[in-house]
Amino acid sequence: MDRPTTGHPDIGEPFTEMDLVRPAEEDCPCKEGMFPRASRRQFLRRGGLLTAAATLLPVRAMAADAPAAAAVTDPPWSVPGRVARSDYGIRSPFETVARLATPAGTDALTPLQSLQGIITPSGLHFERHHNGIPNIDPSQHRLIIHGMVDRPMKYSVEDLKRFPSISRTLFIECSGNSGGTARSAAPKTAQAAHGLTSTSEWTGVKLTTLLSEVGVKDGAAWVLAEGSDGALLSRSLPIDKIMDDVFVAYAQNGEAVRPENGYPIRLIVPGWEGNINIKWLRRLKIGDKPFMTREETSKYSDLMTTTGKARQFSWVMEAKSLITFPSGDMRLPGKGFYEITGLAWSGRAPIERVEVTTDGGKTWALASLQEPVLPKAYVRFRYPWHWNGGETVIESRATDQTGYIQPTKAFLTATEGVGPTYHYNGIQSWKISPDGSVVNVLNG
Ligand SMILES: Nc1nc2c(c(=O)[nH]1)N[C@H]1C(S)=C(S)[C@@H](COP(=O)(O)O)O[C@H]1N2
Ligand SMILES: [Mo]
Repeated sequence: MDRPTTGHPDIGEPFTEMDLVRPAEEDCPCKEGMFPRASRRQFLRRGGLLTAAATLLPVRAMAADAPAAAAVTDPPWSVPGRVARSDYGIRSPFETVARLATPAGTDALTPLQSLQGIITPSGLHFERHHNGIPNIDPSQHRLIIHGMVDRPMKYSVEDLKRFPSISRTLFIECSGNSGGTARSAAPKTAQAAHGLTSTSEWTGVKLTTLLSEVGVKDGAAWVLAEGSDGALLSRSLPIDKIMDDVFVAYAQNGEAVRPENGYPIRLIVPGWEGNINIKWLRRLKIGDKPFMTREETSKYSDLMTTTGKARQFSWVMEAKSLITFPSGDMRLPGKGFYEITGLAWSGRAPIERVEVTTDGGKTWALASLQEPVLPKAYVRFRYPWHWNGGETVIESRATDQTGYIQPTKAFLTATEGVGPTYHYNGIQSWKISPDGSVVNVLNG
């Protein structure tokens, strides 16, 4: 590198004091209505500095003499009131990142390639609804707990908020995520291929707290959870999981749960497939056997075409990762330094390590894991890379603390066949071409 004092000489442009030269008035682009004429004339009068000749200002003058400094570059935005303040807050009009709705409108995918850190903003959390989004009046909503209990109870949302609560940062992933699509290279972006997952900080009441209120009878082993949406979606959970870490959430990222994510209350089942995280929760029934609902019999069981048998109650989402930058449909501006980054998660145990290959799987190197490394939440990984401008394939591979290693597509296809569209966690490959374009490819 020609300038050894910096590690990243290919990023940015050098600044020189000549950049502060005020353009001659006839060259100023702001003449064509970019800058209000009145203000501009005001600046000229006040500063008294502007002559037909260019003027050189020292950097410090920008702070010391704000109006003059504004006149130097004539930015059209340095006037008050161009963005109205609001009580709730809106993002910059220049930001256009959005969820991607599927044609049927039953799902909307999170733009994983645009996220920073590990939290998914609530407005970008993925959505999966089996029969629309109900508009629930929280003052009318009740959670009923009954079945094999000593004291059947119903709780309002306000009642629930009075119990001792917890907050946890947790991923949710639809078990159908990546399944129908990642076996082919058809989806172009990380969002289109893998966007049925998000991470939020959820706040609510542990089920151990609620079940000690109602008193669980001897022999109780399963709990039915039911939503009050048009689908009345319901699932059975073993009581061991319930007693471990399941909770009823009323808040998401510091405010009420969003309507599309289960307002006013939803079940949070850390690390388990999205479907069992019942939204718009209205009923918990305690029993001694699974309730065998539609969602755990005809759906959400995984047919292995290799054996002709189906897995049932395959709840846990196994370790998975993907590179989000660079990723499909992006274009690298040229060879040089890039920080490869992405997300890793496991429903079983905290992420132990993430490895990255930048040569299509010939060699792997450890990525750094950004703190905090939380169980059952996204972990942000980072890997410094110097792209030499040649064609290559990049991938990431996560391992969790149980020792489970994220498999390849080829391994999953050989062991499960192409039947199961649920629980697909194969390694994602992105090909980078000499022109910098990044595309989704199958690589083994
Ligand atoms: N009541 C109810 N709960 C539900 C669903 C639903 O349609 N109705 N969809 C499930 C599915 S399949 C998933 S993947 C998650 C999605 O949660 P999200 O929409 O908040 O991302 O909610 C689950 N809980
Ligand atoms: Mo799902």
